[in-house]
Parts: sequence; structure tokens; C-alpha cells
Amino acid sequence: MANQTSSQTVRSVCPFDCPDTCGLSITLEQGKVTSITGDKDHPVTKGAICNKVRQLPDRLYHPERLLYPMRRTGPKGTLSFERISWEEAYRELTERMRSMIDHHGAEAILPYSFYGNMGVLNAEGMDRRFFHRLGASRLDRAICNNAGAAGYRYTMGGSIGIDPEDTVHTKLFIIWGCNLVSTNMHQTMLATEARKNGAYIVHIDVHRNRTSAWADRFIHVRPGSDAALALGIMHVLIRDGLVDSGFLREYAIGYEELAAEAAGYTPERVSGITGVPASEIEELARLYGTASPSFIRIGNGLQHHDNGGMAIRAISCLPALTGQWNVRGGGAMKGNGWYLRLNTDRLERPDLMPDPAVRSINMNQLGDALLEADPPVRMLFVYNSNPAVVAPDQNRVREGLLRSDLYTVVHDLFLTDSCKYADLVLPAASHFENTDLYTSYWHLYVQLQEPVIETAGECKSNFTLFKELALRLGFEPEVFYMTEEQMINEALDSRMNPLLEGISFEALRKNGGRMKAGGGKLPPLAERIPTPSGKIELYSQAMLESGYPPVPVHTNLLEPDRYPFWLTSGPNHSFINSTFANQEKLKKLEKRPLLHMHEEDAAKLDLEQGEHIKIRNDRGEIEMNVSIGTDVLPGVLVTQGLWWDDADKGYQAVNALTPQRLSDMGGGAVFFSNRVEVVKTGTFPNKA
Ligand SMILES: Nc1nc2c(c(=O)[nH]1)N[C@H]1C(S)=C(S)[C@@H](COP(=O)(O)OP(=O)(O)OC[C@H]3O[C@@H](n4cnc5c(=O)[nH]c(N)nc54)[C@H](O)[C@@H]3O)O[C@H]1N2
Ligand SMILES: Nc1nc2c(c(=O)[nH]1)N[C@H]1C(S)=C(S)[C@@H](COP(=O)(O)OP(=O)(O)OC[C@H]3O[C@@H](n4cnc5c(=O)[nH]c(N)nc54)[C@H](O)[C@@H]3O)O[C@H]1N2
Ligand code: SF4
Ligand SMILES: [Mo]
Repeated sequence: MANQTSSQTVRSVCPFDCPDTCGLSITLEQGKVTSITGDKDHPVTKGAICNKVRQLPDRLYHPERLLYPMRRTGPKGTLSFERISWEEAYRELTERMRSMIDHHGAEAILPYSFYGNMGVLNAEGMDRRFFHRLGASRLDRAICNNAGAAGYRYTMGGSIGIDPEDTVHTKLFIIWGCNLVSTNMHQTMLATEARKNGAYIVHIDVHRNRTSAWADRFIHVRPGSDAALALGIMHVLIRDGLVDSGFLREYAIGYEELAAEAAGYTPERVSGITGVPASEIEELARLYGTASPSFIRIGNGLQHHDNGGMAIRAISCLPALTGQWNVRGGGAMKGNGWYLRLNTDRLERPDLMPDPAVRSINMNQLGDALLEADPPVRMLFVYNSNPAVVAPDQNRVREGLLRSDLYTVVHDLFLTDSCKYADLVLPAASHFENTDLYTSYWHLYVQLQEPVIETAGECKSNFTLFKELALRLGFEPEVFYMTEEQMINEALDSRMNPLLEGISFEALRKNGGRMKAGGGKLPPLAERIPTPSGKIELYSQAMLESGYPPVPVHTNLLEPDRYPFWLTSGPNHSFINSTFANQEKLKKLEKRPLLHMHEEDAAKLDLEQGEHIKIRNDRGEIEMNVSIGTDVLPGVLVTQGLWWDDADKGYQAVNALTPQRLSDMGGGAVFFSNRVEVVKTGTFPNKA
């Protein structure tokens, strides 16, 4: 803990769900954080951080920060609460849990969490252990990257990409379905460095956004058409003899089968599916077939679709065709989590589950689960997440949250929209108040975070909350009476992952809080392809056995065409998901939620720039202002940011419109395979 009297600067780690996992430099005056900048000594993030996190002191000392537990006093949805003590909160919770288990079984209890804080102990440590031991329903945490991870895994065996530090050598960057400038800014910095040595940057997206403006070339595709584009590129590579046969023979299987499929994807046919002119597909393929090193950064956007798993599966085959995996700075990356995988059995203790066959509920279908699950969910325990805003089909979610026989607990730093429906609200400590371990899903460093400030008010970390609850319920002290240090060492137990050898709590402390996996060196390619065959699988027997085509194919999105537009609603620059959406300075930068529409569509609907409109479908209706231009193709709409409800400005969060359907693989969310219509409200000038 920092010295309380003097001014000093200490190291920390950014806790947010962002690939960069930056090293931070915190200035403290009298024990209070006064400024946050980047830690110049961090080998990858090198002293640069985003504006969001520079504003973090406002969040830490925000007047609306939750500081003590509260119990609901009025109807759900009205934000009427009274202060209670932790003693009362724990008594109420443990009594409820015991009685729930006696009457309905522990399966009636459902945890709901994601990565509001990426700290291993606080996001997938003590909490998981607790709910496993309790016997609660399991939560399939599939909201973010599951479809793409599954698709990538079929080709490469796991989340293995290249070391981003090597991309300073790259000559061709393809940024595919990723809003890099906003969502992975340090990859942008590395690519900009490579550009000084002649690198060329291509951005493939449905939205001409900040990343397109920064890139050298923008390829505008229709939503859900990426597998076809990848197959079209393969078609040209194969037709024109631009494949690396030597590499394919040594490191891949299934080239012939893939080539047979790609033969059907002529540039003309692919142009019809993607909207990209055939000449541009030819040009892109030739560029990709001749540049080296070439690197594809695969984002999360294109996999939030009905066919998202297969899209990533298709793209992930490309670098094998050109033999780029063996060139420094060449290859691809969707995520790098496999290199830093922890000993989850020791960390999460699934062995504690009284019934390993207990049901699992997909977090993308929370609405249906709350309204239809049989036996019903009777207690929902939310932490590290804001489901009333981030989960799809939000009207169903909120209808479920309003059930009078559902007991909801929300542990957070703020009164989020989810707290509106809570019976019990518990105050969460910020990560600066905790000890925790951070692994990036992009770079290869493990980082240790130790407390830099004292705990605010009566806040408790997730770690402390679940540990204390476990001990009050009489669970085994040898499992739950743990220090953070002990649990971090259990997680880092390298028996499952030799790349973690030598990394421990003590070693991290000695090394200034961060260490690189594998001592900084990844094993050679042949030793790190964890597919069943040990080779890159262009043809996948495992896919065939799971009912998928064994080679990549294009399929259409599934949303029925009752409504004319496809709506993509991704994250924005100044928030992280719905985090920061209650911070005035950052809200001001984003101004207001906007709906981007093509000028031809606007003309047909007789809309003027900035006009206030309704967007609706069978699931819901929201309002915002239209931004007319050519940033999206005709028939496509884009809005950015997971804003909270704002009744004054006539805005409800965008997930009122999105479906609960699951993607083709991994049970992923399909936020962007969403059809809507747009109607005039007759309100003009701007209501917002
Ligand atoms: N500033 C900021 N940074 C963040 C976040 C944030 O909210 N704000 N969130 C974090 C999290 S949790 C995640 S998962 C990542 C997400 O960050 P990214 O991986 O960048 O994913 P998205 O921003 O969801 O989508 C990326 C792009 O895909 C495009 N897209 C949508 N559909 C398609 C399609 O069918 N084809 C193609 N080619 N493109 C398509 C969208 O227009 C968008 O520009 O960012 C993390 N970092
Ligand atoms: N329409 C649409 N919806 C989307 C997406 C999209 O692109 N479009 N993106 C999806 C994706 S990729 C993701 S990852 C999800 C993200 O969804 P969530 O993981 O729910 O992310 P946030 O909205 O950031 O909410 C995190 C909450 O955790 C709280 N929190 C932070 N630290 C702690 C802590 O230490 N303890 C506790 N108890 N709470 C803490 C924060 O205050 C915040 O309220 O959203 C998904 N929803
Ligand atoms: S949100 Fe991302 S870019 Fe910003 S400081 Fe955190 S890790 Fe770095
Ligand atoms: Mo995410």
C-alpha cells in the first residue's frame, strides 16, 4: 500500500476488458489517486494509455460510487433502497441461500458475471470456487468471443496467434472486423511503427470508422459475408499459384479439400455476396499472396453473427496458405489466451461441485432463462457485469428481472441499470484496492497488481465477498480461507502450461510485477499447434463429427427478413462496454448515440441529417438521432456504444433490439445479426 502522507508514483495494471492490459503509472497524493498515465517501462504498452483510463480518478472518487450495502424498499425498477450493514446483508443472503437450497435445490441459484474486472481472482477465482461448492446452476460465459474462438480452434487448436511485439516487422496488416483504433490501441501503435518501414494497412469492415480513417485502404463488406470473402481470396491464391506448398506439406492437412471448396468461390460470386467489386477481391488476394510478412488481426465484430464461428474459421486458414506462420511478424491473431492459460482446475475447483451434471445456462439467453427455465431460476447473483444493458433481447431480460419471486443481488461500483432490479445491492472495491493477477489476451505478459489505495467506504472485492460468504455458509476453510498470494500461486501452477514455468507471486514481485510467458520465447510452430493432428487443420475431422462442414463455407445470416435493415451495434471509443457510460466527461466526448445510415436509404425515408428516429423490430423499440452519409452500405445501419437508459433524452439501451439466438459455434452471441426498421418520429430539430 502506498504511503499515506507524501506524493508518490506507483505501478499498476489496467483491469478492463481490453486486449492491451496496459501497465499504469499512478500518482498518489495523501493516499489518493490524482493522476493515471502509462508505465513507460511496460515493454508493449510503453507509457501510452487511452483517454478512458486517464479519466479513471473521476470514476474512483465519483459522488455516485456505491459505498455501503443497500436493501430494496420500493417496487423493482424504481431505485428505492435503504442502507444496511454488511452483517445484515450477509445474514439475509445466507438465510436466503440456505432456504433456497432446502426448498428448491441449489440449481435455483444462478451467478451472472463477466469481465468488468479482468483480475483472475476476482473474475474467475474465488467466485467460481464459491458457486461450484454451492452447487448453483452453471453459467456459460459466451457473450464475447465464443463463436470466433471455436472457429479459430478448429483450424489452429487454440487461441494461438503471433506475439504482437513481432508485428513491428510486418509489411501487410489486414485488420478484419476489428475497430483497432478504439479497441486495441497498442496494436495500432505497433502497426504505425511498421508503417514507417513501408507497411500497408487494410481494414475490412461494415463501417467506415476511426480505424478505416487510419488505415491505408478500406474494404467495405456486407454484414455476415466474411467467410465468402476469405474463400474468394483463397480462390485467387490457389488459381494464381500464390500458395506456399512447402509450408502446407509440412504444417497443414486438408489443402486439397479446401481447394476444392474454394474453387466455387469465384471473385464474381463473392462480389455478389459481399458487395466488394470482383476487381477489388482480385487485388486484395494478389496483395495478400505476395506481401511478406503479412498479419491478419481478427476482431470480435465479425463473429457476433449467426455464421460468426465459420467466418473466423475461414479467415484463420489464410496464413497457412501463404506460409506466413513461419515468418517473423507474419500469421494471424484472434486472441492469445492459450499461451497464458492458467491452472483452472486448481483455481476454480470444479471438483467441488456436488453434482457435476448440474444444468448450464447460456448468458446470452438470460431473458429466456429468467422467464422460462424449468425448474425456475429463483436467485440471480450479478457481479462484474451489467446484464440489463449488455445482454441481448433486453426487454425479455428486464421482464425476467421484474419477476416478484426472483431474488436478485448485484455487486458493483455503481447503481447500474441492473441494480434497478436488485433486492440487494453490494458495493464493490475498485481493482486498485485489491491484490490480483492479470493475463492479457493479446500480449504475452502476466502482471501482478497489489493495492495502491485503501478500500473506499465499506466496499469489498469479489474475492473477499465470496470468501466471507463461503466461510459463513460453513464451507471448508482449507479451500476458502486463502490469501490472494496462495490463490495466485495455485492459478500459476505450470503443470498444465509449461510457458508459465518460473512465474509465481514471488517471482512477479521480484520482476517489477510483470513477466513474459515462456521466458519471452515461444516454442517453434510445430510444437504449438494443439489440434488433434498437431497440424493446422484446413480440413477438420472434429468439425465433421460435430455436424459442421469440415472445410470453410459461406452461409447466410438467419434473421428472418421481416425488416429492411441490418443493424450493427458495437462498442464505442470512450466507454468499455457499458462501463464509463455514467461518466460525464466521457459521455460528452461521445455526445449521444447516433444511427449511421446511407444517404440513399435516408432519402427513401425522407430523413434529414440529425433527425430523431425510432428503430424497432418485434423485440423492442429505441430512439436516437440519425447520422446520414456513406459510412455504411445501403441496407446497413450502425450505432456504437452500450449507453445506459436515459429517460430524459428518450434513449433506451440498444440491446432492446438484439436477438437471443446463438451463433453457429460455441454458443456465442449474435448481436449484429439483427434486423430492424426505422421510422420518423416527427420530432425535429433534435430531441437529444
Ligand atoms: N474503446 C473500447 N475498447 C474496447 C471495448 C469497448 O467497449 N470500448 N470493448 C472490449 C471488448 S469486451 C471487446 S470484445 C473488444 C471488441 O472490439 P473489436 O474486436 O474491435 O470488436 P467490435 O468493436 O465489436 O467490432 C469490430 C468491428 O467489426 C465490424 N463488424 C460488424 N459486423 C461485421 C461483419 O459482418 N464483417 C466485418 N468485416 N466487420 C463487421 C464493426 O463495424 C466494428 O468496426 O474490444 C474491447 N475494447
Ligand atoms: N449490442 C451489443 N451488446 C454487447 C456487445 C456489443 O458489441 N453490442 N458486446 C458484448 C461483449 S463483447 C461483452 S464482453 C459484454 C460485456 O458486458 P459486461 O461484462 O457486463 O461489461 P460492462 O458493461 O463493462 O459491465 C461490467 C460491470 O462490472 C462492474 N465492475 C467492475 N469491476 C468490478 C469488480 O471488481 N467487482 C464487481 N462486482 N463489479 C465490477 C462495472 O462497474 C460494470 O458495471 O457486452 C456484450 N454486449
Ligand atoms: S482500457 Fe485498454 S487501452 Fe485503455 S488503459 Fe486499459 S488496457 Fe490500456
Ligand atoms: Mo467482449
